[in-house]
Amino acid sequence: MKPPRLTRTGDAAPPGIVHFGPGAFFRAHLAPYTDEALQAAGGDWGIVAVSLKSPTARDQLAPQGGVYTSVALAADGMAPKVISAITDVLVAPEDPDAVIDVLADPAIRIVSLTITEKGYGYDPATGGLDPAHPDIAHDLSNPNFPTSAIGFIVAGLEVRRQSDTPPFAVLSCDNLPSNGALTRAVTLDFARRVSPDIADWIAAEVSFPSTMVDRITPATTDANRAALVDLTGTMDSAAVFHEPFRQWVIEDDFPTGRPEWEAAGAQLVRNVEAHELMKLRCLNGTHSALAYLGYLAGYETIADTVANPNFARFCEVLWREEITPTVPKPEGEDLSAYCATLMRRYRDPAIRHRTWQIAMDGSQKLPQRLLGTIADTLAMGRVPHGLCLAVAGWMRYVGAVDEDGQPIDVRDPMAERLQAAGTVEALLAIREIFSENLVVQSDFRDGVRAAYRALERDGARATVRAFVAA
Ligand code: CS2
Repeated sequence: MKPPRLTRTGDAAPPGIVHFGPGAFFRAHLAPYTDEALQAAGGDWGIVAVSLKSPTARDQLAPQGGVYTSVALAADGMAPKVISAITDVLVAPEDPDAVIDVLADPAIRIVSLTITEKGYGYDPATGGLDPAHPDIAHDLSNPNFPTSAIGFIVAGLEVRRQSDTPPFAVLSCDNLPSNGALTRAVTLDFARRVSPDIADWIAAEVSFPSTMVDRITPATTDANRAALVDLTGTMDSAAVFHEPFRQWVIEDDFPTGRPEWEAAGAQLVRNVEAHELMKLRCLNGTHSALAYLGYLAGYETIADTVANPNFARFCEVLWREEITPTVPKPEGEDLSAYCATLMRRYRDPAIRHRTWQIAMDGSQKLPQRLLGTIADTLAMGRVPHGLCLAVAGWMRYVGAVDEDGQPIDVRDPMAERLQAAGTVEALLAIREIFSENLVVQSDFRDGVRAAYRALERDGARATVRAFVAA
């Protein structure tokens, strides 16, 4: 007999948030925090989720009335929690006007984003908008029929401006440095190209708080879903499975209000930058390093990779010698304790986070995860050989052939260009990834070249072993 489907019981909170990008991370992070804030303190903070591309999230959530289970995976079993904060799910390409209408609704006071790095149409070389990004280019030519989050936000704000409705706050929850300021820069750049009036209004009126978000959330598998049916007796197509740990640091700048997220343990602070830098460099930086080198070494998950003592030691050397010296200590944090906790999280055997998943979109991730740290270490007069090895690992990975001669399914908006590049020199010449200031430094180039040669000659396992033995 088929198990019954999870359904909503009780009323949904009236909506106050529109969220772009209702994937697994949002369902494991912002939505549970908001759900708990609603339960603790109430408020009209239901979430209208908007998919920008595929109908998958809607097809999973709508038959369940928007409710789903957020499951913390622990060594001793699963801890499920039903989340009811999502009140509706829209699929933007099916009805863009419906999205603009909800963005224009005065009840909406926050628009949040988990659209991944490539969703911002950001050009790291200029620090502004990339007008050649396909969705951005489309939206600049058709500002009333947007396809991108930035296009929708500007279209929604324009309706609010014309109807004298106060703006919503725009809350980026992606792993980008100074994500609030970055979102503001691309939004203003986009708006300026549409009309100076809307750009001036946004500059004067709209707040873009920065955030640091953290919870390891591997892609959901059929085995996860089946285990949940065994535990609860109900079928949930929209369930997400994640580590027990979570952290959210938010710049407290919401002129028209916000849920009481602190009731759920979020940290509302004046300045998030130091927390973001710590997380991006210590967690995401080593995640990417372990993903490329671990994949090449034949490991399926991060936990498998750090179960090899040489890779665990490699990661610890990166933290101690190359990463934390570049990270100012955020208030209330202890960097070595933070990294020790990270290693415990990586080792967690209940979390099967695939190296292949983290390896995706490297062209969008490398600058803020690895290259900024490399530049800062070089400026201190030292050569970060471990991080150069990580970059060389990425270069081998995007070559799309593994150490056994098998093809690698490289997922990256620049995948074709990266594979066609073919050499270290050609990859270093890609200015969207490697800044001029970095590649002119011969210590960096030599470090990457030497590491790449070692990977070609000896493979990832032996190269990492030799690195930690040196
Ligand atoms: C990971 C992140 O996939 C990736 O690139 O590094 O998703 C990471 O798991 C989260 O940022 C953890 O908070």
